[in-house]
Amino acid sequence: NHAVDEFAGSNGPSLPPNQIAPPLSPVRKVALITGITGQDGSYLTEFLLGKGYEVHGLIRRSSNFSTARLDHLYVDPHNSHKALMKLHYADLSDASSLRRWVDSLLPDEVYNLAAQSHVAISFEIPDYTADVVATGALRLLEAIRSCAKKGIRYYQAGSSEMFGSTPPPQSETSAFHPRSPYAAAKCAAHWYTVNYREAYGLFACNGILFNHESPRRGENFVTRKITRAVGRIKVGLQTKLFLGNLSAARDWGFAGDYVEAMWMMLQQEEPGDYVVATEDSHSVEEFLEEAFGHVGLNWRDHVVIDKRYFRPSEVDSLKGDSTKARKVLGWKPRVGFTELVKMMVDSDIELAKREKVLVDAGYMDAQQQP
Ligand code: NDP
Ligand code: GDR
Repeated sequence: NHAVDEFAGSNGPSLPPNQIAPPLSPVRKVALITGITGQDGSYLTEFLLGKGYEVHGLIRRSSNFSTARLDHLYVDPHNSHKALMKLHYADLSDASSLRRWVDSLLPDEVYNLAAQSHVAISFEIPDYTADVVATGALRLLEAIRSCAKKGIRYYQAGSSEMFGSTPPPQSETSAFHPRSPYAAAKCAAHWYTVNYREAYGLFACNGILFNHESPRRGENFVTRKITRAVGRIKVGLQTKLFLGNLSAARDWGFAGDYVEAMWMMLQQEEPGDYVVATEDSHSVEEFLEEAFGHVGLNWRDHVVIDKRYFRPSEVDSLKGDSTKARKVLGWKPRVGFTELVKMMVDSDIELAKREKVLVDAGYMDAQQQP
């Protein structure tokens, strides 16, 4: 993979005893991110680079390149000593790889964002989901606990899905009642994190983040699936959009705002757990109204309900109470629902226009669904 520096973790050769060390560069904080190729990983990397961090990301082996969301940040480590983002192979299912990178990079902060993060798919692959989401977090916590460097700060990507059927508004004190293998695994990861804080004094925080979206959202989550379809329908590449339950309500925010809250948690004097949410909730149907309406289309002319997208057990209504994050961290969202939908639709209209050029030139089949 062209984007991976296989050797970036080594500390490099030590200086011969008679050589004077070069002047020290200003001390940079080192962050290690799992799930760096995902939506949040890419925004967090941008944010931390902007703060002057050296960012190391763990990526898993794939038969295709998986670094599209990071390409604009990439500097080839062979050509430049200025590369401040470095990628290394590891996997949340492989404890030895996690331990090796924690031990060799000695990070100041670790952000555990890696997950099989699709709720519906977790019903299809429950065992794998538990291994990566729950035991993966445990493996990483163990690697940090046993590292020679003390004081490493840990962020665990928790989810509003953990509240499941507990009615809104949901806060840090609301009961967890998970409704999917994904959510149950996230609950386990949450409690592992609390336990490592209590048992070993690790600076470990759980962010309980409500849904957050962006133009970089994975294309099989409902918001992006809708905005991709709006773009393609608008330029004539698609006519129908197949969806499941339209009545579920979610508290949707902008991913760029949410990664800032992750960082803020690790800058506090004491570790803690925080709900991060806009405190505004909308149904999937309202998202459809807003997205199709933005480009003058009526969603009812295009949406077809397909049973395959219903889940064995659903989370009906999520709306966060983020009072603690707002008071203690001083965090608040900058992007509201209408602006978020507009941002995603506008971006996907541009993408569809580029797709149309390829279709018209015969390089792509219009039926090829994204
Ligand atoms: P994405 O699905 O976009 O990204 C998931 C990341 O995890 C990808 O980089 C993926 O790599 C990586 N990954 C998956 N399996 C493994 C594995 N076995 N080993 C190493 N890496 C792996 O998720 P988001 O960015 O949206 O979310 C980030 C985190 O926050 C996730 O843990 C998610 O569950 C959680 N979360 C997300 C919310 C949201 O609304 N977005 C809300 C609350 C929590 P690859 O690119 O190779 O697939
Ligand atoms: P969610 O997001 O399950 O909340 O998990 P998703 O966008 O998948 O579903 C939201 C709601 O939309 C309904 N829905 C559909 N969903 C999908 N994916 N596809 C469809 O065709 C469709 N039709 C209706 C769903 O039933 C659901 O009610 C996301 C993920 O990012 C998790 O990792 C994260 O933890 C939570 O958000 C917070």
